[in-house]
Amino acid sequence: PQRYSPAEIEPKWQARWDADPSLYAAEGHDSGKPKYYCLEMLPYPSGALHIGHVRNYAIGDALARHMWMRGYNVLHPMGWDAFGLPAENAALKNGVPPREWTLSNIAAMRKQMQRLGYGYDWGAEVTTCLPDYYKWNQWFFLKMFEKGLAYRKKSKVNWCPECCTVLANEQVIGGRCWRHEDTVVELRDLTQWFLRITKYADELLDGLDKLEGWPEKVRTMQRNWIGRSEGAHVDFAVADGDAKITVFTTRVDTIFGATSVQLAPEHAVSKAFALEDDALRVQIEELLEQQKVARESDALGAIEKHGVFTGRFAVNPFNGERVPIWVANYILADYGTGAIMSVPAHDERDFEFAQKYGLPLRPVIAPNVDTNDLALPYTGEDEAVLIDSGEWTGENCLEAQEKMAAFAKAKGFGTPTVTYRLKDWGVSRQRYWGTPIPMVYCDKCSPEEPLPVAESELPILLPEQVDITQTNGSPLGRIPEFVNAKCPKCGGVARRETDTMDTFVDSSWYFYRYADAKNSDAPFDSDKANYWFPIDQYIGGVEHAILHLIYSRFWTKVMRDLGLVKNDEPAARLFTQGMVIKDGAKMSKSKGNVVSPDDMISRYGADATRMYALFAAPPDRDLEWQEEGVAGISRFLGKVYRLTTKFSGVARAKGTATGPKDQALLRRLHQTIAKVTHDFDGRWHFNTSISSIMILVNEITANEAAMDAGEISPDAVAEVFRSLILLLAPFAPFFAAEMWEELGGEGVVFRTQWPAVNEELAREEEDEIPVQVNGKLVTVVKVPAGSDEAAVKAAALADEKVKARIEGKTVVKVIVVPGKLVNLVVK
Ligand code: ANZ
Ligand code: ZN
Ligand code: ZN
Repeated sequence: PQRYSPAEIEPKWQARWDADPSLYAAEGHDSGKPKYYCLEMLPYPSGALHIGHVRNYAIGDALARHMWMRGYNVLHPMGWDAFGLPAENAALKNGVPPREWTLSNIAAMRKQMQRLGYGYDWGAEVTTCLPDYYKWNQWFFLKMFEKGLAYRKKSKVNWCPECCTVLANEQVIGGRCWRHEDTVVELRDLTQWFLRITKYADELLDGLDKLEGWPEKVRTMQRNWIGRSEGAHVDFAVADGDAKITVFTTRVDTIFGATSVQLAPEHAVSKAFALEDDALRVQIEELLEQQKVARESDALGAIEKHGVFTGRFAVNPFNGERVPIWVANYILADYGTGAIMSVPAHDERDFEFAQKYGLPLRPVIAPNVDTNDLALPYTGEDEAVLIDSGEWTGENCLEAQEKMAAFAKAKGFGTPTVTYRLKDWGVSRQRYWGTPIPMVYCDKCSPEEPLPVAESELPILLPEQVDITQTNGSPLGRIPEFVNAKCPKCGGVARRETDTMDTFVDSSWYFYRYADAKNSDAPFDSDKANYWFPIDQYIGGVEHAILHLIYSRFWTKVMRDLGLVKNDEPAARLFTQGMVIKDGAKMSKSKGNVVSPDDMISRYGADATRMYALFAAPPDRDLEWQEEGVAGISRFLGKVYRLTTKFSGVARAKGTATGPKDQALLRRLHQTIAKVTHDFDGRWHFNTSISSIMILVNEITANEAAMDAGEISPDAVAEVFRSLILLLAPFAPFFAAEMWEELGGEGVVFRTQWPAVNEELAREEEDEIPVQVNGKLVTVVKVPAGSDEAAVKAAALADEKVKARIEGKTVVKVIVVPGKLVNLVVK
C-alpha cells in the first residue's frame, strides 16, 4: 500500500504466522542456546481481553521477542485459568453449560491474542478445566494425601453466602468476599480438606530473602501474611478445678507482671464457664458479637476493648500467684491459643484494658538506666532488664525470654513455640465447576478415614450434565452416577467426595505444564522442567502478591520434595505492572469508562495499541489511557512507513562509499540502540525506549533532503533503516515484519540478531552547553566533546548573543561546569 494501513498489514502477517506453529515454538534443551522462560500470568477466560491484559501481554511479548533476537531459546506460552465461579453464574443466567461457555470464551480470547500479534507457543497451551490437566491436580492431591499434606478437619471456615461456598482465608478481604465486595463472609463449622502449607511456613518466609528479583513490596506482603512470631506457650492452671489455660506470649520474660489471664469469647474455657453461669453466658455472647462486627468492618485492630470477669482465677506457674480470668473482645480465638496473660505495665492493649477496668499495673522491666521515672506501658526489650521477677531479676529481657521458656519446658508447664498468622490452605469448594477431589468414603470398611482412589482411576471426570440451579450443598452430590463409587479397599459401595478444589490449585503449577503440555504419563517430564525452571521473568498484577504467588511457591516446594523438580522457587524474577486507568479512575462497567481493545485495534491497529500501552507510562506505574495517544503512535508508525518505503530502494542497493553526512545520523542511531538495549536489560522503561526511537526518526526526517541529495551513503541508509526496524520489532511486530520485507531483509525479523552498539560511533562529538548571564539562559553553545574549562569559557564569550547581552557591562565572574553549564555574573 501507498500509506501505512494496519488493516491491510496486520491480517496478512497474522495469517502467515498462524499457519506456522513452529514460529513461536520453544526449542528443545539440546538447542545449544541459553534458555529464557518468559511468562505472563494466564487470564481467566471471561470472554474478552481487557486493556489491562493488553498491557501485561505487550510487556511480556516485547521481552520475549527481544530475547529471541538476543539469541535465546525462549519459552513464551499462554493458557487459561478456566475453572471457577463466573462460568457457573453465566450458566445460571444464560442457560449455557459452564464447559461450553468457557471453551467458547477461550476461542474468542485466543483470537484476540492472535489479532494482537502476541508470539505465543500455542503448542504448549494449557487449559485448566480439561481432564488432561486437572487429572494431575488429582494426582498431586493423592501424593499430598500420602504425605499427610492433604487432610480433612472440622473447623470454622469462611462462607460466602453469595458464592455459596467456603473461601480460603486469603480470599477474605476485610471480612468480605474477594469476589463480592458487599458480601460479609460468615463463619461456619464444616469439615473441609486442607493443604498443609504451614509445614513450609519457615521456608516460604526465609526464601523471600533470596528472591532478589521480586519487588520488595510483594516480599513484604508475603512476610506479613506468613506472620511468624517467636514466643512461648505457658500453662496456667484454673484454680479450684482441673482445667488449664495455655497462653501464647512473645514476652514470657514479663510473666511476673501478669495481672490477669484473658480469654477469647470462643475459647473452650470461656464456653465451659458460660455453661455454669447464665448471666456470664449472655455477656460472653455479647463480646463475641462485638468481635464479629469489628471483624466484618475490618476494624478488629482498633476495637473498643470490653471484657468481663468470670469470677474465676488462674495460677501463674512461675510464682504461684492467683490472677483473675477475664473474657475479652480483643482476644482472637484463631490466633495463638486464644488466651493470653495480660501484662498491663508492658503491653499497649493490656494497658488500655487495665486502665478501663482498674486492673493493677505491675512493672517488671526497666530500661538499664533510671528505674524510677518509668512511663508505662514500657515495651522495650533490647537493653532492658528484669526487676521484681524472682530469680530472674537483673537478667536481660531477650536472654530471659529464652531461659524462661526453657525453664517452663523443663518443669513441664510450657514450651518455646513459634506461631504463624498463616493458616493451612482450605481447598474444598462446594461448587460444580472445579476439579473433583479424588477421595471416597466407605461406611463399611473405613467409617472414620476417607480413602484415596487408585491412581489408575484418574482422572475422576467432572460430569457434564449437572443441575447447578440449586445452591445448597455441592452440586455433584445430586448426581447419583457421580456419587456412587466402588470402595478401593473392600470393593463395596462407597460415596465419592463431592466438593471440588479451589481454583488456585490449578494456577499453582500450570507453568510447569507448559514445559511439557502434552504429557499423558506425568504432570510433566522432570528433565524438561529442570531445563526451563526457574521462570526467568514472571509478569503479572500485584493483586496476586499473596494468593497465587504464595500458593505456587508452596506447590514448587512440595514438587521438589516429591523429587519432580530441583528448583526451590518457581520464578527468579517477578515484575508487577501498573493498572490502566481512564479519566483518572480504574475502569469499570458501572463508571462507563471501559476501553475496549477491539475498538482500539479496529481504529488504530494492534501495533499502535500495544505500543501505546508501553509508551504511555513506565510499565510499573499506572497508565492513564488516552485515545489521542494511540492516534499519535499510529501517526508515528505512518511516518516510519513513509520514510522506509521511500528509501528502501537505496537501502537495498548498498555500496561502500561514505557520505559527508553519514556521521551525525549514525551517531544518533547507535545512541538509540544503546538506550533501547539498556532499557531491556534494566528497568524496562519502554516509554523512554520508544521516545528515543522517535528522536531517531526525527533525525532521519531532518536528514531526508541529504538522503535525497545522495549526501548520505546507501550503506548508512541501509544500516539506519534496518536497525530502526529491528528496534521496533519487539514493540510493533506486524509493522516490523512488513518493513523488514520492504527492506529486503532475510528471514523473520524477530529472529534476526539484535543490532549491536558501536560505541565509537555512538560517542557525542559535541557537547551542548547552556550559557547563562546572571542566572538567565541566553543561548546554547556547541563545543568539542570533553572540552576543558578554558575552551568552554572562550566559546561562551565568543558567542554573538552573549556578546550582545554583556555589552557595556563588566564580567565579574565566570562559573564553568565542564560539559554542563556556563554562568556569567555581570554588573
Ligand atoms: C504477654 C505480653 C507482654 C505480650 C508484653 C506482649 C507484650 P504477635 O507479635 O502479633 O504474635 N496475643 C497472643 N495471642 C493473642 C490473641 N489470640 N489475641 C490477641 N492477642 C494475643 O503478638 C503476640 C502477643 O499478642 C502475645 O504476647 C500476647 O500478648 C498477644 F509485654 O503476651 B503478649
Ligand atoms: Zn462471594
Ligand atoms: Zn470399603
